[in-house]
Amino acid sequence: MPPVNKDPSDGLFRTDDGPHQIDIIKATLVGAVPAERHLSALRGCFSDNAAYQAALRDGDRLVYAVQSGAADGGPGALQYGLGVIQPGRVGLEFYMTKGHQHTWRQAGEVYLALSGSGGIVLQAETGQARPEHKTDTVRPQDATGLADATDQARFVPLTAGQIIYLPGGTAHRTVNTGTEPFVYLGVYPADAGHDYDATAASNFALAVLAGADGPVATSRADYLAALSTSGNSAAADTLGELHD
Ligand code: S6P
Ligand code: ZN
Repeated sequence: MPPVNKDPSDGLFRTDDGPHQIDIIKATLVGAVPAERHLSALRGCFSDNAAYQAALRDGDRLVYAVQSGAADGGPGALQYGLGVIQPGRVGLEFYMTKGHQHTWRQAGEVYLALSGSGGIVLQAETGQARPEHKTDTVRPQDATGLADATDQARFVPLTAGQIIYLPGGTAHRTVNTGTEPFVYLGVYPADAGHDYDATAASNFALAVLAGADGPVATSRADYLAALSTSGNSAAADTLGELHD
């Protein structure tokens, strides 16, 4: 086990003279303390409010945990987070992270999927989903270049071994679309910071839902409309019609 120096002031796991160790089987960063987010911390994220309230009554389940590591800082320093999202859904919507922009907007990030299956919702600052991105047919290699677009939101499916680069200015939310924990590593500038307010008010423009033929990323506005007209049980059918 590497030497551990846990700094309680910022929650970061630090070692200065040895490699950090991921336990692939347990999906943990050896020696680090996970920051856990349960359902109650994701208020306002899932669109099906009735399903969210029912899930809360059923128990405030763990949705995801992040273990973060860093070396000593200074200009140019990097840090990383090992994320583990549990499998599950609220209504049709898969378990996911809260999502954020980096406070320092120029800060990019590299994500590496380690196990399970899921994906990442990427969204430019304005948060508008273009019509052609209503359904998920996006290949990972199409996901670069978001920094040049001001009105894009995309869902990029990720499986173990896939790497995606997020240019600065890209809001990001990770989603588990599988039946096992989805494990990934994000590496980003230590000065990036997390701006959760940037996406909290309007939420992400795409919702990643369980469709009849597998996961589908759809316009959140369409999902909300389907929920309000048909309720949770029929929302999938309604969305299916929207996509026909
Ligand atoms: C940090 C990086 C990840 C997230 C993690 C949890 O820049 O993107 O480590 O912190 O996926 O997501 P969130 O939105 O709760 O920070
Ligand atoms: Zn980030």
